Amino acid sequence: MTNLSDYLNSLNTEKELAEIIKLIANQAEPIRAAFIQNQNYSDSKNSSGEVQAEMDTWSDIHITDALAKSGLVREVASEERDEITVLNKSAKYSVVMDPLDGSSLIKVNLCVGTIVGIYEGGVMQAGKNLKAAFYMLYGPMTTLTISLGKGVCIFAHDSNGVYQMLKENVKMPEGNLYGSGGLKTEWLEKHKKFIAQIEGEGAKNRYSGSFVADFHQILNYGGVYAYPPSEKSPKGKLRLVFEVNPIGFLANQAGGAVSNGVSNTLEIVPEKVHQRTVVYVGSKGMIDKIEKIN
Ligand code: AFP
Repeated sequence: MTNLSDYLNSLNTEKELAEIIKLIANQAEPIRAAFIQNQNYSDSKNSSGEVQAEMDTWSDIHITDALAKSGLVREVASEERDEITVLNKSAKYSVVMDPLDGSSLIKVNLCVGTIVGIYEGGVMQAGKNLKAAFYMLYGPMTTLTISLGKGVCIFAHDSNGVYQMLKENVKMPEGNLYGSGGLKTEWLEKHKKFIAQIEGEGAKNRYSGSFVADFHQILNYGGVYAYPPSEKSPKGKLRLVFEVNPIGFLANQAGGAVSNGVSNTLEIVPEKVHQRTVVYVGSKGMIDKIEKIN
């Protein structure tokens, strides 16, 4: 069986880059353990009587501390922090992350995840420059879906805490699932036309409220995840740097595509770290369809 270390070695991954990937990947176990510690119970603060933390803040602090201690990372940009955090100015790589995506689903025990991107240099770069992108999914299994620009692989955490390869060279099929965020009553004409068109062609709605989980099923079955614009939020809801770029990079590496409805979001150089973007990510055919609608 190929494990994550074997895989990184097989790609001749630079030592620092491999170390950063493994370091973050290994935080899945403490994050999983922290879910139970940070639940609301009817008669106490939490199982240990400690002050409760929101899991997204907890994960952010936990991962950032680990990266700070390693000395391997120049900057961290996290969805949970207003500003970019500078860790070691002379380090080669920087990390972008959504430490706990889909956090509103924790209380109801649905699937959530950690999204990560790694750049050489600083974090304010176009997504196409990513050196690595991956996400951990805390579902029935803990999985790690990763690309270093040479295709996509999926690993699963085994009972010894080792990531073993589940699927190699993942290719996103031209499937028929879709999930769209936003209030239907606020969708703009272009998005309404797109959804009507794909539903007319047999697309089936599946949306959980966790981008990373919704994307994972699109990666495996094919289709499209969308967070469209509205009059109130012309750029939609999702963040370019922490969410859309790493996931878009993975989609692209699996033969899919990512777009803001007009063009490839991986080409956008961010102007602000918390910049939002409309997103359509999924099978190539789906992305071609939205880009063709005026
Ligand atoms: P949280 O991490 O704050 O729960 O946000 C999740 C998210 O950014 C993305 O993961 C979901 O797809 C999207 O927001 C859900 O948004 P809606 O609740 O508006 O559908």
